Amino acid sequence: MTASANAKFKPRVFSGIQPTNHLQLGNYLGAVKRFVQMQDSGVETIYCIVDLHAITVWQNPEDLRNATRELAAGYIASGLDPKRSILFNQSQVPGHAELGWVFNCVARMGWMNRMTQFKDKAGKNAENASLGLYAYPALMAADILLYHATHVPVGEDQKQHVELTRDIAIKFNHDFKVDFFPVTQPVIEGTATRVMSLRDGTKKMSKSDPSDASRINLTDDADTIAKKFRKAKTDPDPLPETIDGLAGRPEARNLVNIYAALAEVSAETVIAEFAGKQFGVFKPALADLAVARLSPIAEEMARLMADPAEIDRILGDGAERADAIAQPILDQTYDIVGMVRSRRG
Ligand code: AQP
Repeated sequence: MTASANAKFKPRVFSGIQPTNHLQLGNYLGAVKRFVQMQDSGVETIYCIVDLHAITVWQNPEDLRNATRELAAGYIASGLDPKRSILFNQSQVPGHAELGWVFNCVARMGWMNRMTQFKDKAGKNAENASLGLYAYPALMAADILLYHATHVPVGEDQKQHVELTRDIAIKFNHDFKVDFFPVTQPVIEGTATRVMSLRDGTKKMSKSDPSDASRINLTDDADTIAKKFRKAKTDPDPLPETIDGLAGRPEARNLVNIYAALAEVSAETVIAEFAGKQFGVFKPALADLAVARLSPIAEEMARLMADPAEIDRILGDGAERADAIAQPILDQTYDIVGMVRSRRG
């Protein structure tokens, strides 16, 4: 990690995931697995379950509570240590919503109008989308900057939102003539920064895709994983001799990238091993690898979910530690903006 423009800021990692539906393989490879690796980078790591973002689209309250606990279990089962990292759900630290409001007043309408995720999620019925869905990127900027985070590991789809976070930090610093917020760097690395749907190699794998066959959920059992890979869309050709041979073959490229990320090798290594092989050979090998990597996580998630009170305790503890960092930064923000803060206690 480089410090560059943020030399005065202590390196700090922040990232989050929405508690909607079940964690899918793209979330795991593009985000969670890398969050866990960053725990060992010697830098403070803060990971959030962004429940305030989740309600930008209607959520059944009981499902939301359950998804929040399941996501916490997913993080921990994947290797996130709540003692070494700070793990909490967003709504337990009020500074997120408060700084989010300040940033609603910094971000420009023109910037928000360019956000492709809003267009994708609101679809043709944008008039009926929630105001929260539109303002989502300003809240995401608040999530990151509330901790003066310098680095944000995310998948490719979140790059535009991290760029907006940088724009907000720069504009705030400029408007108030301060050097208060860092210009955060997105960290988008590895072979799985954009895992694609198993049904359509041009579409991102997503928790909210109506087709369950389009994704691998971390809660899927071995048979389901094998079946989904067996039925994954591919073309009739065998795997090519070189990586260049994947050009124009999005589904084949996707499966090769997934294999590479799970095996922790390069896509070139996967091609070297399976060059000229049919999908009838490659898909079962991929399924076996995925089951070997994901089954222990699913088992640990189920074990953790049997004790929801313990998960709640971990999240409450993480929220207190997060709040201890966030509150002084929020207080200073209010001072910079010109709010009178005279309340005692
Ligand atoms: N397909 C993907 N490949 C690589 N990374 C991905 N991420 C999501 N999908 C992929 C990364 O996972 C993190 C958390 O994402 P999120 O839940 O906050 O929102 P999202 O990006 O909108 O994820 P989903 O699965 O598509 O959720 P829904 O369907 O609920 O919107 C981010 O770092 C993201 O880049």
